[in-house]
Amino acid sequence: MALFGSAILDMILFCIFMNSLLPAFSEEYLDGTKSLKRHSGNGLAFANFAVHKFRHLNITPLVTASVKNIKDCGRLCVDHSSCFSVNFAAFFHEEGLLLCELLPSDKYNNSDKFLDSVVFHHLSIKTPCSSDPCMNSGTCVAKYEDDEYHCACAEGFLGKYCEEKVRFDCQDLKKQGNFFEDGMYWLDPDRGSHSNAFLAYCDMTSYSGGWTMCYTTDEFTKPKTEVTYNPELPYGTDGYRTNCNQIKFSEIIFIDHQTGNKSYFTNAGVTKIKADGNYGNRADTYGLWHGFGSMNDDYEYQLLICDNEFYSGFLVSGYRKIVVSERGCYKECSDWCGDFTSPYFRTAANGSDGNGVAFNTNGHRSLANRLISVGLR
Ligand SMILES: [Ca+2]
Repeated sequence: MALFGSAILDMILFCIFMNSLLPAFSEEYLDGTKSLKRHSGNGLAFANFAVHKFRHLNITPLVTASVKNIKDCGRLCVDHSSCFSVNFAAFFHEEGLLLCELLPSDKYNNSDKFLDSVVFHHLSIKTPCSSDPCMNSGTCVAKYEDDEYHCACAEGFLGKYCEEKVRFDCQDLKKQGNFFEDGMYWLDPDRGSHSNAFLAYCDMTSYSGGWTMCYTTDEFTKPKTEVTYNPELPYGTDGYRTNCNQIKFSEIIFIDHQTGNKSYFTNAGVTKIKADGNYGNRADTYGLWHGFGSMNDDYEYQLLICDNEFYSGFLVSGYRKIVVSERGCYKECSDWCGDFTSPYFRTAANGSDGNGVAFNTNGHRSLANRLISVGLR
């Protein structure tokens, strides 16, 4: 056995050119920009290979051949439509030839099988994947003949380079540390595939933070169906929306942008709820809520999650006075119990007794528009 010539192995890249119009192969070394062009029957074919000494990709070969030299091994790969890399023997066998394995995949898609070897070297085709563009354990999928790639991201990441971490919701972000600031984050509350992940504004400061902010409006809103964030309507401006339907929550916050006042309500129950599947329930579905911040301490509160013609959105209002005994009534989205006294937190309804926006004032009447935001955690 003879050690394969080190002169070739010391080259980082070499190219193999073939032209079927010529009686013999022409071969050149170059630093080309294209990585691969297959033999199409009547033109140029080449591959731009990188050599990895004493490494091999431990996957089942398409074909194992015996060849005279490394270039013949590369040529066989270029000519095989399913070949994307090769292993070739570091040492000649008894007949004076080298084993050449044509492989159906590459080291990027099989990084756990790209191993040290005492008998093989490996040839990979030069691609943008060579610069390891995919972050956070993403897999680079090379599109060799286009000199392009895409990153197949590991669970929990997305983005062209898998640079964006995906959280379930803003509370999940909060649990990961106190160093996250207010701003837009990628969320995927139903987990699994991130194809339905979306951007939402996380309020990381109000009352310890972790609020997924659902909408900002000064009038009507439809959080069940208005679920797409528009960068031209950022959080805090009329028209901000994101998808809160799958956000699990036991607390809800209302922020009055006119005054800066904030109010939040906590469910006495322990089970978190989400809007999806709960639109239109009567308020006793969730029991009583306790308020904090800018609200009337005399009351216990109730929640509605609505999507009907009269009212759409989250609505918190008083249930009954705690101090002065007063018969409580759980509201429905289209029946507010004739409650003309307790504080409401709501956006605009369709009707003369629900115009405008209520923030800590009785809302069973027409009010002026005012800019508020609603968030969940
Ligand atoms: Ca998902």
